[in-house]
Amino acid sequence: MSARDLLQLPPLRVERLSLERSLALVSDGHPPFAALGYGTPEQLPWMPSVDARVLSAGGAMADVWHASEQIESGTTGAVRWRCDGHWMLGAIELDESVEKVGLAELAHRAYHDIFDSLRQTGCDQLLRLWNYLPQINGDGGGMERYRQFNAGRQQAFVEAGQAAFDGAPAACALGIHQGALCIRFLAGRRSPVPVENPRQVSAYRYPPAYGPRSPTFSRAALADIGGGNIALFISGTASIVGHETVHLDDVRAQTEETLRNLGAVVDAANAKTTARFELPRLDCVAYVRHAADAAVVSQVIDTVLGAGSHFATHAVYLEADICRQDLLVEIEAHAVASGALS
Ligand code: 3EB
Repeated sequence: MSARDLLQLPPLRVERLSLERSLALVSDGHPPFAALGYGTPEQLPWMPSVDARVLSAGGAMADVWHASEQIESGTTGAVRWRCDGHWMLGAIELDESVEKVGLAELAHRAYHDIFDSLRQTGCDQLLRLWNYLPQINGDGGGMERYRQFNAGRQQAFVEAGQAAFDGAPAACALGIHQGALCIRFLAGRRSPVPVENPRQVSAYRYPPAYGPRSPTFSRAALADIGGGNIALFISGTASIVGHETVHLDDVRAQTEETLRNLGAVVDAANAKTTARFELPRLDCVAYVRHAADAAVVSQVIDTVLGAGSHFATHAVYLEADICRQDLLVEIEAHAVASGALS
């Protein structure tokens, strides 16, 4: 192996598959690197799932990540991780009724353990996080539970010396009806390039009206995933302009605004890489507060991006609560394109 090969990043690859096709990848008992399941069985250690109802016709789906062959699995505190030495996918579930602490302290513990796991594996650069909070809009004793989560999360970032403002990782935060706080994350060894949306105030700069500690995420992140490819991770995106929710009680207009925001994030991302990302080509997950709204969201996507677009045909719809009571829909997405970071 030449010095140049040694310096090369072992590539990371992702594909969105039905549950059946992702299970068929297990050969001789060896699963692929890792997957994020939607409506998939709970007991697969390589495929952490989300306890939210799948509304799309394709049923259970998974985003399956492929890394190199040598995969180690382990635990750090409450984090279960799989790592090939260059890429790590981790998952944590913490139950308030078991831990006997409130959501702020629970989030703080979860993130404390996540940062420990990054140090332990050496994959210390967070690329993307997925947060699922039980009863996200519920009252947590005078403060909404999402705001409590934000307080514990930001504190853990600051204590660990991790970027809590500019340079924060891409993320989403959704509400599930019951169960544990579930966080999934992807990390690597090279820091991603953060991307903001010029139509929105950075979430880490939201005014205090949205809670004493701001949410910790960038609107998107670009990561060199080896093999000449760049991954774009777009955080949960909703009908927010500036810092305000727009189009109250109108799921159609909220979806249109969300797509405008996604388009703006894609443009901002393209300015930071030679790779070319296009909105209609993203793999998205659409979260709807009310299951009956999924049909409207999908109609808007068909109208704006084309019913035959990759975005429309590969979309996964999940029933979940959104972090602000007045938001009816949130869409997150990822894509891979060839190029380099600039
Ligand atoms: C927003 O733009 C909508 O707290 O990690 C989107 C993505 C949202 C991530 C998070 C929250 C988070 O503020 C909500």
